[in-house]
Amino acid sequence: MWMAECQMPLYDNINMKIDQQKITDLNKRVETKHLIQLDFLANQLQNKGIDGQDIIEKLKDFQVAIPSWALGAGGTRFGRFSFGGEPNSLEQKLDDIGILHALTNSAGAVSLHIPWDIPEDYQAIKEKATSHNIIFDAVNSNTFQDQPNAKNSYKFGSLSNINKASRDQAIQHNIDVINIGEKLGSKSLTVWLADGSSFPGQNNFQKTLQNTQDSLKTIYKSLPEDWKLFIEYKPYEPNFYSTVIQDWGTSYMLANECGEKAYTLVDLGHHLPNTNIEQIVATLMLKGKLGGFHFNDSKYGDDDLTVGAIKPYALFLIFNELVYGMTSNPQNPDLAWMIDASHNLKDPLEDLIQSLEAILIAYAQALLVDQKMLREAQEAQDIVACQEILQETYRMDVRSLIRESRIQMNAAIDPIMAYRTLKVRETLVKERGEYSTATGL
Ligand SMILES: [Mn+2]
Repeated sequence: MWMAECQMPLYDNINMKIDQQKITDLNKRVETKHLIQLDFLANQLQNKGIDGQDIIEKLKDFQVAIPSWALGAGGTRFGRFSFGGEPNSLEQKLDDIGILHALTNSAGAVSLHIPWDIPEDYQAIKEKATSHNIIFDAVNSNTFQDQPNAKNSYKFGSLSNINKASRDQAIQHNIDVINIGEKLGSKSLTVWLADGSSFPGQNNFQKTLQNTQDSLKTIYKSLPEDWKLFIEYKPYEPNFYSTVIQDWGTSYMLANECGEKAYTLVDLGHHLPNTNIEQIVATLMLKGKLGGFHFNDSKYGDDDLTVGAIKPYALFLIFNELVYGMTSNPQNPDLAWMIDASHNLKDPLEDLIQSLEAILIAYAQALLVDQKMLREAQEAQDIVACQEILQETYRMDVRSLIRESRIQMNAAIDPIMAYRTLKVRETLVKERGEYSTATGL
């Protein structure tokens, strides 16, 4: 019977939407097993005085932006292997995010990269996003590569460039990005700079930093009243000797120089090995200056791997600080969450589903940490108890809470299973072709 159903079109032709009824039917197949697991966990939580539905409500609300560049196959310096059925246009990228959101209920936002994704018809793009229940999150500027016909080059830097004409061009580009974002309803601009040097003596450290600060302050002046500026940092790559905005301290300093609408953005992959990222998160939230957060995972550097694929415990510890900050630091604004990963081997949509799952697991576990007990153990200087309290929830299987949150929002209990059973990739290949390449990549 299932095979017969699969002969039917999976999408309506206008909006490329997943048929809601098919998700419901798939959920029914695994519902019994799910309810047994949920019941078991809910009882465990009840014994701890926790109402599972409270956690489920928070999971339902948690939305992570999908960047418009993550929907096609990424590449390395050595090559790129296409995926088939990659989105050919911004409309198709929104359709892909719509698929993710329909399956997971956690991908209700898109983060656009300019100039890769400049809309041609703003009204049509907005309607397309609304039809998928997607909002426009932070817009990202790009001054790390030269655009065709650009008058000035960013080879030796953009906002920091010793050449004023290059700096001015980069400033204007960021202002253009703000204007594009405004037309779509975005409320924030993310600036990541590749600026730096690869050889000692190449740049004057103080001059490049001063230029960057002056340029950011000029951009900041063009920021609408209800917007935020996110300043991302990264220790190395593409430059290998120095990066102008190398760490959270430099970003924090620049954000303070700009003003109260400027914040630091933490990208998990932008740290030297073994950096204590949870402590950075705590420090910034205490100061009310953590604005954005980019998820990915890595073994060695900025590897852009699936969230939770390598260091799930570190992710949990980071979420523990994020949750603590979200409840204890009213001075810090709501965070802009985004997945910043590259998909070289896996189907990008499956990879993003796995990332969303890992994020929600770490979030749910962090929500379950007994903060009162932890504080008491800290006050008693009982280090053993502190570790026990943290690992008690880290080792808890919270996935039934996440599944239940999806059921309650008419999304899929098991999004990967649904994605495969509904043959989403096969359908996209059929419609867009085997050799389509995502725009911008
Ligand atoms: Mn990033």
